[in-house]
Amino acid sequence: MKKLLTVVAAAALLASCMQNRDQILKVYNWSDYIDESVIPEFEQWYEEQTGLKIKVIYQTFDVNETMLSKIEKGHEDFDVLCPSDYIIERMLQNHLLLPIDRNFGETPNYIDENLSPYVRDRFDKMSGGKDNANDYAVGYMWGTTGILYNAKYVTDEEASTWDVIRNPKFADKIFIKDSPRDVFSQIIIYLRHDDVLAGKVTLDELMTDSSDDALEAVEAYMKQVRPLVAGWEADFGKDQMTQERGWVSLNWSGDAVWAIEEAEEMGVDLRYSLPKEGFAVWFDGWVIPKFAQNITAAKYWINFMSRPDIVIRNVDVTGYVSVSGAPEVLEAFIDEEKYEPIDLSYFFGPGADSVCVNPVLYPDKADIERSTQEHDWGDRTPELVAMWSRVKGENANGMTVVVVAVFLAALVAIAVYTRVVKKKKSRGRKR
Ligand code: SPD
Repeated sequence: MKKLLTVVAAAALLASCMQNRDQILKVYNWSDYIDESVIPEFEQWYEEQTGLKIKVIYQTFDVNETMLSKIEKGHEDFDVLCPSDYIIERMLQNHLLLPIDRNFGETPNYIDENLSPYVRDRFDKMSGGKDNANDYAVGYMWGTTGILYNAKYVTDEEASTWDVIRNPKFADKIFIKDSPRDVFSQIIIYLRHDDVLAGKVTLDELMTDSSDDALEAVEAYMKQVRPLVAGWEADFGKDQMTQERGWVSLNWSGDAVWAIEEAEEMGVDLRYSLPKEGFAVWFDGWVIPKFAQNITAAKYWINFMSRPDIVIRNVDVTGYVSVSGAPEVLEAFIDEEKYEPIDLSYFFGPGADSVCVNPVLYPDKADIERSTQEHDWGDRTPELVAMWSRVKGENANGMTVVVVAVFLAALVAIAVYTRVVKKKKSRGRKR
């Protein structure tokens, strides 16, 4: 899929050289995060709604930080991006975003018609300085961070705690998201569990604790985990799990939904847990960066992505769950034969307090009550990034030392061998 998107992007880029910039929309989104067939449909719909032609150039990234640096440092002219909550906060605080105008003329405003009150409230609580995140960002998908595990090797009990990633039984079968913020959040929740129970600190307070103590504690913990890790991944972990190369994966709910469904077809029993210590809920949202060149098409893109039929297709293909609280979206995911009733009233309203929906896709209200949300760390962010590279870097350093040692040993062996051969030859000539 990535290759295809790259080819499409390259072709579009070429075509763009011959087009006006106002006929181009540059979208920068996470990989594996859309039903590709909606892209040409948007082009057609946009022309129907506005009478204007548009060509979408669609590019993808694996982690927030790659995307952010293209905007912050590179000032690239993407028209619409999809950062996570804490990056939206950062971009707002650094005045990198434009407000999203909701005037669509005759076209319905799907954004505000359908947005779940739960998501609106979470965006209200983002710290964007004096700006409200709801004016600058429109939710796309949301979810949880949890443990995806193979029930053949890992018990439900073992997977009910974050500490499963430090269990030596699963050495070399553990995949961890290469997302420092997400890993940090879950591990600090695990490490401070007793303090949370004792009322000394709340989960929300832990999300803004960027102190040296917190960083050191997570670093020490992750260094114990590191020798057990088979891979740090941004999107290949789900495949590793379906193919049973991994048994435990610290992962996002959308990857888990996708992997569980794929695995089911192969007779592999994958499950997803939200550990008892608590966990973070995350939100990814569309924003228009200040370097955007086609603001009109960008806002129409965001509106189109909020249209219920498009929402349902994107959820179906990616496994991730939309921020849309539209009744037809809920209807599309009800399956009374497969799932037990859960309470989704917090998301879809009072009528949804007992609906048979996949709880990995939409967490039950009781689970949401054990959750928190990540926030920007401002100028402490580099400390987190440095900690993360020390955690992962030791792997590479260890390997580098081995490779260099083997290489040097080989050089010495060749030199000794050459000398011995030369000596033998010269002795032979003397005789
Ligand atoms: N493959 C698309 C994954 C997008 C998931 N976003 C999660 C962000 C958590 N901070």
